[in-house]
Amino acid sequence: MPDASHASSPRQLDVAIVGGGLGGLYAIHRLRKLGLKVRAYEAGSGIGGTWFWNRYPGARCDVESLEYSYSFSDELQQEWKWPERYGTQPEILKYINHVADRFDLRRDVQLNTRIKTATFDGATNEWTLRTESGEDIRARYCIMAAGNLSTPRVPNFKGIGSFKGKWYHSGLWPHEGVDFTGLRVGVIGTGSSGVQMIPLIARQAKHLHVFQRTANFSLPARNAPMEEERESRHKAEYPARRRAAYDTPFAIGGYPRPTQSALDVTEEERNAAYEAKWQEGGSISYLYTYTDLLVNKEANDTASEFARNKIRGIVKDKRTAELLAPKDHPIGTKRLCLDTNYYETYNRDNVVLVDVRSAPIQEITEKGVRTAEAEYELDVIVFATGFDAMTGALREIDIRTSDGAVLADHWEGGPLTYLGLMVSGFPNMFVVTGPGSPGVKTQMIASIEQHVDWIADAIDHLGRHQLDRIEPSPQAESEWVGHVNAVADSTLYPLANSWYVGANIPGKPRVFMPYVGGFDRYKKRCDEIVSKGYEGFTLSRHKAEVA
Ligand code: N01
Repeated sequence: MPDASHASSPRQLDVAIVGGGLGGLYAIHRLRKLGLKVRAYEAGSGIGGTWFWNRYPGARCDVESLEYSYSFSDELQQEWKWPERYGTQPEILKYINHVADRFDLRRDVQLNTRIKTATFDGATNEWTLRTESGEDIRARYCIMAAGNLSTPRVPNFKGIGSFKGKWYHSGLWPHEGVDFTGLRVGVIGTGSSGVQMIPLIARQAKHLHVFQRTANFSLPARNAPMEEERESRHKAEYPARRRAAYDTPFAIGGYPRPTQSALDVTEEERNAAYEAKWQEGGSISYLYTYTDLLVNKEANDTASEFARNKIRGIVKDKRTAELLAPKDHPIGTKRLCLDTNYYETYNRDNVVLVDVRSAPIQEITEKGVRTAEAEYELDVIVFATGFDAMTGALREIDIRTSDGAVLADHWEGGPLTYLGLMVSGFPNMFVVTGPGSPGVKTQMIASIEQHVDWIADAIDHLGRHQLDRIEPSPQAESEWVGHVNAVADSTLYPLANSWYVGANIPGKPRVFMPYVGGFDRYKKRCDEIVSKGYEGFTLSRHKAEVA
């Protein structure tokens, strides 16, 4: 239950953190080491963020477990045992809970507490966060670690309230699970969530209709039990491996960097290379086949066509195979899915792919889904329709300052940040892996650690210099946003209608949000800015001396 001790005086903190996921938890640990009074506020009834909410069948990370884990404690990374190549949602949640216990983080997490407003008072130099139940929290600094894919969106289909069966969203999955046995199920959406759940639901349900608007590329994950020898080899070299990973664009190590263009080799050589990567499994591995797959359309066409031919080879029904073979975007420009038996699932007798691009969903009826062509009778509808990504969580909080700045207005034409870490006009508010950061295009925990370390160092720097305010200049912010866009425009990413550009949310401004210049380049820039005395930031002192 929310803490009810707020009736009288607001809680006073050094740092208030919004979110009790991987980012919020690491921020507690890191900032406590500076002797600061910190507390994280988490809307869920448990810690874990994404891994707390996304409990749909098949939910699993698409980055290998030995990489997708905290690096801040060598004892932790040595001792934790990952049972499989890719962690399942329950396993990752277990790990997060273990970390919280091991580092005694829970006492500074307040669960069941949604932050509704955050207001900066320039006179007192403090943020006041107000919870849904009316508790006020005051803090010098505020860290928004509310997640990028934490605001689930169900499309505004006509008639959704009339459906007599049950419906679920992938990102709000019931803790008790859902038994699909003997049921007629419809899954709407074929992004990473849909691709993971479809094979498992198909095995249980009496019948499954998959409503696909846009086909996505998916590669085999080749998940397997963790090989002991591989694990011990990796662990023996852990610190060096982590350092090497931070020198790569995706902050993921273990994949040799490509050295050749896809167009410098023969078709036979190329196809042999793609085949080897297909067999190896994993998305980075595939995209690392050649240097130019994400920047040269002609080069990318060769990798895209190889993947399409694989789909054609797996799916027996020719029409279904053609519908599943993506043609509207270059491979890798939308989040590349990893799967286990996704395409094979369409060979089952109880699975039908419904093309809702040519015949869009018109309404949800009492009985199921009606498209422009037919009505599909269903017992259960699963919305794997994604999230209001990157800006959704912050837009749900009314963030403003006593000077009249309102974040929603500042971001009306798309999010503006400096390094993805701070927003001009909103002093002392930090963002973890938000828009303008490479976060979502990297091994997320590496980005979280790098961001939180940077933030903690900045707060420490201010304290040591008797300063108490930091904010980016509008010019630094606008130059960073310009750089983020220029980098994106030098790649193929803008060719896809993805959540990276807000394309999945009707009316959302079309702006490329993640920084795709690479984690290595980004980290270097962050460090350079610090070494130049926090270039682009204004550091100052505001709080009057106590007499
Ligand atoms: O969401 P998505 P997601 N009518 O936005 C469709 C991470 N993640 O939850 O493409 C019909 O990718 C939509 O169609 P379209 C990962 O970063 C990671 O799957 O807009 N269809 C699309 O097919 C991922 O990228 C992991 O035409 C509609 C789907 O719904 C991100 O989360 C696992 C529709 C939404 O796909 C989001 O993935 C899961 C409509 N009105 C998620 N509206 C792993 O680590 C939307 N759609 C493995």
